[in-house]
Amino acid sequence: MRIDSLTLHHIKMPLKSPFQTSRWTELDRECVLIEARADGLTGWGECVAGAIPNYSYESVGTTWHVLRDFLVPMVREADLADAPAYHALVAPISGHNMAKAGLELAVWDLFAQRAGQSLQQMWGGSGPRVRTGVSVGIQPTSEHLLETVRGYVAEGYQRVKLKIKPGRDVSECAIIRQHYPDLLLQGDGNSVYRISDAEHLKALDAFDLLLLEQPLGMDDIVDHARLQAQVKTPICLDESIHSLDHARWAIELKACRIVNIKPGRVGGYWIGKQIHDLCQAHGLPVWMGGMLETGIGRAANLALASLPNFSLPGDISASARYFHEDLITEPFRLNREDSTLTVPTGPGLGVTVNRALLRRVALTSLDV
Ligand code: OSB
Ligand code: MG
Repeated sequence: MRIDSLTLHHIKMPLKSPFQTSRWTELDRECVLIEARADGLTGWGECVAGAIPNYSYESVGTTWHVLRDFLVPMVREADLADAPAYHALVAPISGHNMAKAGLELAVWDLFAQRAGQSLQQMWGGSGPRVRTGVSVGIQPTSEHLLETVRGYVAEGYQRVKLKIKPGRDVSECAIIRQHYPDLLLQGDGNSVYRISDAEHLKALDAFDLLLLEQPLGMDDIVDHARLQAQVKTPICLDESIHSLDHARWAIELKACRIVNIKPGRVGGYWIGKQIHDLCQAHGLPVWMGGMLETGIGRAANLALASLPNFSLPGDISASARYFHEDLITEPFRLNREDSTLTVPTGPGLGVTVNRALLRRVALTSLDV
């Protein structure tokens, strides 16, 4: 397949409410979307990097630069045999996984549409629905937190992830557990703790958490292994897993018992699938992480999350969790009876971009 032309869109959509982690706060969903045209079809991709390099070193600025100046020219020169061939093509570029993954998704969307298949079919997923949960940011007070969790539980979410940080982690897990003894509950430290906090983190074992996500450094595997040996709660790595090799190292070193898969973080959906397979072979469950995606990334995440070893509920909430209006014409709604989202079945992503809204939220659109 030869890609005829591409457009990069730098968009900014307000979040319904601020999203706060242990280390930063997001007020908007700012990111780069990729629109790629080939054979009369249009494919879409989403780069998950936000305005500021907080979660990782990538940002809107770096993804724009790497896409415009390197990845897009490479793809425009190439005649791709299939979507996986994209990875060999971009292999000369080091790092910049979110930029790579955004363009990869547009390529997958095109190939899937051409084959008349959904992404779920292309990736070997199955089933109409995927179990999901909600990620709850740090709130001004514990009372606000309890109210927020109450609201999501009332909406039908059966799994809640709390963003945690030192000073309020134990008390907030205790309050939520006390009010919701049976709720599927987990915590995410976003790399704010150190191995010297191991004694402190042991206190979280009392709350029957599904997992404790990325408590330690964003590139660390070694200290997480030391921590996992000391705590009962399963450690789940997010930030530290950037590739299939990182997943293998984490498994070999027993740094975690669960892996969070974010296709953007690992350089694409195809690599996310390989990490899924590796974890499955070693008996580690995985789940789909989230990066406040618009409906484009959300649709693709649902398709991959329908693979069998995604056995824990993902951070794939309904569109209304984050946005007053999502970028797609059919926003994702929670199936309240089973806390699931329905996987799109149409060709490719299976969603339609709302062009009028895109024009409103695009700060810059560039034909490349
Ligand atoms: O650490 O999982 C994370 C959002 C942005 C950056 C990092 C993370 C998150 C979330 C939200 O927890 C997940 C979502 O609902 O999209
Ligand atoms: Mg996380």
